[in-house]
Order: sequence, then C-alpha cells, then structure tokens
Amino acid sequence: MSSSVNDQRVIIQTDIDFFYGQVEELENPALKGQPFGVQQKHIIVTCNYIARGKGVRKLQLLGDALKACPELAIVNGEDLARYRVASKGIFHLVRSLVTGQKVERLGLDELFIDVTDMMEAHLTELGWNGDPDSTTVLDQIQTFRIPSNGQSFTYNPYNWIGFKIDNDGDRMSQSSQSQERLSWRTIKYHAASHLAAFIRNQIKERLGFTCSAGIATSKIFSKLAADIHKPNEQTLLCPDKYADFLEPLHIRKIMGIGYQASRTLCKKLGLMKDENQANEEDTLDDVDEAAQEGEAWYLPELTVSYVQQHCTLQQFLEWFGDRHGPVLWDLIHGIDTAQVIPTPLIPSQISIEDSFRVCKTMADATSRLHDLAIDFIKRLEVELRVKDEFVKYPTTLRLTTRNRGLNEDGTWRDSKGVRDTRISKSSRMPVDVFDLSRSIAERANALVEQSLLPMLRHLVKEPFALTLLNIAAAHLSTKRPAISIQNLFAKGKSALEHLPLRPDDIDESTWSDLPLDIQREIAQHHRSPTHDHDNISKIEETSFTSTTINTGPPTTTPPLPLLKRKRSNEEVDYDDDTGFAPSDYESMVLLGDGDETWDTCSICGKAMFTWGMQAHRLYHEKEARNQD
Ligand code: TTP
Ligand code: MG
Repeated sequence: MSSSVNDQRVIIQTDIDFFYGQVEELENPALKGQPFGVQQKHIIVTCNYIARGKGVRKLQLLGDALKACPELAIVNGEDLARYRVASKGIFHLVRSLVTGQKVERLGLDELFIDVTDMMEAHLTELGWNGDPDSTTVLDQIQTFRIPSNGQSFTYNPYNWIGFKIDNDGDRMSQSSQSQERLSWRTIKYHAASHLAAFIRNQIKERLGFTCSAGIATSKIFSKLAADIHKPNEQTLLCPDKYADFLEPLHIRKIMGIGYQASRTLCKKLGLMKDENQANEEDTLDDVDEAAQEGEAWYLPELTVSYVQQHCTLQQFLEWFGDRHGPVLWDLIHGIDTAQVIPTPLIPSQISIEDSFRVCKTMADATSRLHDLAIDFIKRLEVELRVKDEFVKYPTTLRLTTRNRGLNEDGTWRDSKGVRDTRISKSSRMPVDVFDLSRSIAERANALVEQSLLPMLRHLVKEPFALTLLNIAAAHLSTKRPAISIQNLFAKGKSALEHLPLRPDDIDESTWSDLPLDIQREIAQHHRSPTHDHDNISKIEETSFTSTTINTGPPTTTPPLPLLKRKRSNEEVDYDDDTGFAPSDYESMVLLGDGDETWDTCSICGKAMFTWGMQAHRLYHEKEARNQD
C-alpha cells in the first residue's frame, strides 16, 4: 500500500445520481416523488432512489422490477441523444470550473478530475513550504480562489464536507472550533472536499443534477469513495485507510477487473460454481454477459483479501500476462498510478454499437441498421454540431459486424466459449449525413440504403448469424466531405480511392486516429506477399471500401479494446469519447470483455487469441486456394 500513501495527488471523482432518471425528471418534473425506472429493451437500466428503496435495482429485468414494485412508473430510455447532451453539458461545465486541470470522462455520467496542481497552488498561497507532513495553525475562514476563472468560495480548513474515512472511522463533518495544529496534508484533503462540494453545487445550480463524489489520491480510490455514500453525498477517503477499506470488497468492485478476469480468478482458485451448486448468498454475476456466452456462472463472493491471500504475483503473470498481470496485481494491492487522461472537447472518433443474441436475415439486419443509423446521426450532431453547423466532419465511415457463422455440417456455431470474429469495412463518409436541411430519419435512411447495406452485403452473405453491428465515424476534419452518398456509389471505383489497410501490428483505434496520408504511408511499408490484410483484401476488396478482418494480433501483445459498459443487452462504446490511447483501466477491461486464451497457428506460427484462430485458418485456406 506504500505507493498509494506516497501518492500526493488529489483526484475527485463525480458520478451523477440515477443519471438517465434525472434527465427524465428534469424534462418531466411530474416524475419526481414517485418510484420510476428507465427502460431499454426488456431491462430497467436505472431507477430513482425511491424505487431502489422498494427493491428495484439497476439493470433488472422489467418483470422482476415490477414484481418488486408494482406501482413503478416506466420511462422509455432507448433514445440516448438527450442523455448525451446532458453528459456533454456537465463535462463542459466542470472543465470550465477547474480550467487547466485534467478532466477525464468515464461513461456518460462520471468524471475524474485531477486537481493536484490547483490544490498545491492554493496551499502555497496559504504559506505551505512544500512538505506535506509539516504542520500549521490557520484561521477558520479561508478563501479558495480558482485563478483561471476568477471564481472563489470560503471554507474552514479544520472541517470537511460530507463524509471522511480515516483511522477515526467513517463520519460526517461537524462544525468545529478547533485551532490545533493541522498537517498540510490534512488541510489539502479538507480543502479538496470543499472544492468537490463547490463543483457539485455548481452542477446542481446550473444544470439541475445531483451527484455523488469521492476524493482520494488515485482514480480507483476516488471512484470507490464516491460509491460509499449515495445519492447526493461525498466521501473523502484518506490513504491511511486504503488497506482496511479494500480488503472486504468484492473483486469486481475494482475498476479494471471485469467479468473475464474475475471468472479466470474463480476458475484458477477452484471457486467456480454452476447454477445448481450456488448458495443463495452467492452473487449471480453478470447474468447477461454469461448468457451471451451460453453459460450460467455463479461467481462466489471473491473478495480482494481472498485474492491477496491465495494468489502470487507469479500466478498473476501466468494468468494475465506480463503486461496486465502486474497492473492487476497492483490494483488489488491498492496501487494505482494511472493518470487522469484529459478527454478532448471533440472526440476523435464516434461509434455506436448494438449487440444482440442473433440476427440471421438481411431484413432483420436492415431494420437494426436503421435504428443504429438514427442513433449514429444524432450522436454526430450531439458531439460535432454547434448551433446550425458541424464544427468537424468525420471523413471515414466504418461498419463492423460480428458473425457467429456456421459449423462444417451447416449447423449454427455454438457460441459457448467462442469469441466471434469482428469484420470491418470502411468507406468515405458521404456528405449527405451533414445536410441539416434534411431530417435525421431521411439522412439515416439514405445512409443505410446507399452506404451501410452495400457494405454489409460485402461483409456477410446469407446464411449468417450476426451478434453485433457497429457504425463508426473517424478521421475528423474541418473540411466538409465532398462526396454525396449517391455519387459515392454511382461513380464506383473511379470516384474513390481505396482506404489503406490496417497492418496487423497497429490496433484499430490507434489506426483510425491517424490521418489518411500517414495511414497510406504506413500501409505501403507493410505491403508484403504474406501479409494477412493484403491477402484478405484480394478476397474482400470492393470498389469503394477497405476491409479489416480482426483475427487477433500477430504478436504476443493483445490489442487494446475499447472500453465498454453494458447497456441492457447492448454494448456501449465509451472510449471513442476520449480520443486518447486507452488508459491502463481500459486495457484492463480487456480482461473483462476479451478472452485471455491464446493459440499459435500451426501453419505460420503467429500467436493470436483463440477466438481469432478460426478466421485465421480460413485465411490460410483461401490463400492456398488462391495459390492453386
Ligand atoms: P450509473 O452511474 O452506473 O448509474 P446511475 O447514474 O443511473 O445510478 P447511480 O446513482 O447508482 O450512479 O450509470 C449511468 C447511466 O448509464 C445510468 O443512468 C444508465 C446507464 N447505464 C446503462 O445504460 N447500462 C449500464 O450497464 C450501466 C451501469 C449504466
Ligand atoms: Mg451515476
């Protein structure tokens, strides 16, 4: 725990209370005071705290929620546009309150704010000499000035706002007259709790949302702290309490340890139970995700202290690899050096995704694409439109699918334990998408009929069994694209240049962040007769797009996936908001969403995820046929 104690950072994490629910309440105040839930598909994704008091939970099946609370009012929350607008507003406000400090978005309603520099500047103003352990006596009224925007508030450095957890327990602040000597470290964290309260008040006064907040020295502890007292509360978690605090927590509470990592731990530690063996007190963890895998796992109460006591670093290296093993090991020992990575105001790429149990027909896929395209265009507008114009234009459109495929005997492939291959196709973004004189529905319709469906037909042929569709916009430019949807397809090859193909050793998100000319240059250097994508492109190339088959990387380093959080039975891609290389947490989410098993191809010797092996073998078969 030593490096956490030595960590001098001050990180505030904010989490809006029942976020979608508050957006709904602000729009329809009649909802206030009664239990209500927000529904997406067959799930209550969130509910207000009145409903929680009656036994309704987040991510509960609608039927179960109504059983727990028959008077539950239901609001449809499938259109995310309003939530995104609210999320953006909160992010912009907080950024302006702490100008110059790092603010990172996580999901739609959480922010990490690194206010270390601001706190240290304030302490210096009060006479701090830079030694956190030195002590002083201060007046009970101090003024905290935010130099960058001229705002200020007064506070009492002997007191804190909300709850504080240290060696004296977990207690609320009380008015204090004390004039004893205080360490500058204590003053720093007390002052930070006042700053957190100031930020929360501003969010409430200016935008109407209540939120919870946590204050600690690292991201992980600030998030855990915010979760302790909810709703509309805040908690200061002092480093001297980190160890006691961490030990009894369920391993899944540790940000970065996802479904797959905890499943691996349970398996390796011999703790896995199936449905019949589970006790009532066992946690049914991630039912939805398990069901998607064709499994029904019950994960027992696997606490941090259990893992600390029963595992070694060596085992973590074996189970999670040289790269993730040590990071996970540190996390379960309270060491978290991950930095707050500022989220840019304008994302570098935007994507919308829907995953489902199975989609077997073009008609079904078309209807899903329509829904997704509407969401996609709304999302482009939320992120890139200011008043009556777009401020940035993504120039690349990418469609990604995941296809379960068929067994050799023609039966549907069993999804159990199999990670399906993602295949992408990219084309230039048609300019019509940005034509604000046409309705969103019209533009979505054109996008589907004239861009996405042709791309889909090139990606999959019936019979297929899709489990995911993702539409992405990348390569943002200040110039409006010149090609309309109709021209894009009418003129065919001559009107278009091929998009360069992504080399295997560059992951998808890094690749799509690169400017087109750099991509071309890199692609040129990577062209070789044995290169997967060159060969695949022979098979898949069309007059208007490039294709990427994600068969897993050729090296032993796993690719970093986008950070995902579950939205009912959909996957929501939040990483595209950041525009930055995935942080450690995000790479850790690989262990939550990915698959850690690796295989080596017996033909070419490449190491890759097991789930990618089938597609990779297919490539060898096709390559052999081409040579014939
Ligand atoms: P959360 O912050 O997890 O939940 P919440 O804000 O509703 O409630 P809390 O008071 O406990 O913070 O997620 C924010 C929003 O994201 C939530 O309102 C609904 C949505 N969401 C999903 O759609 N799917 C999910 O799996 C989760 C966790 C959240
Ligand atoms: Mg929340």
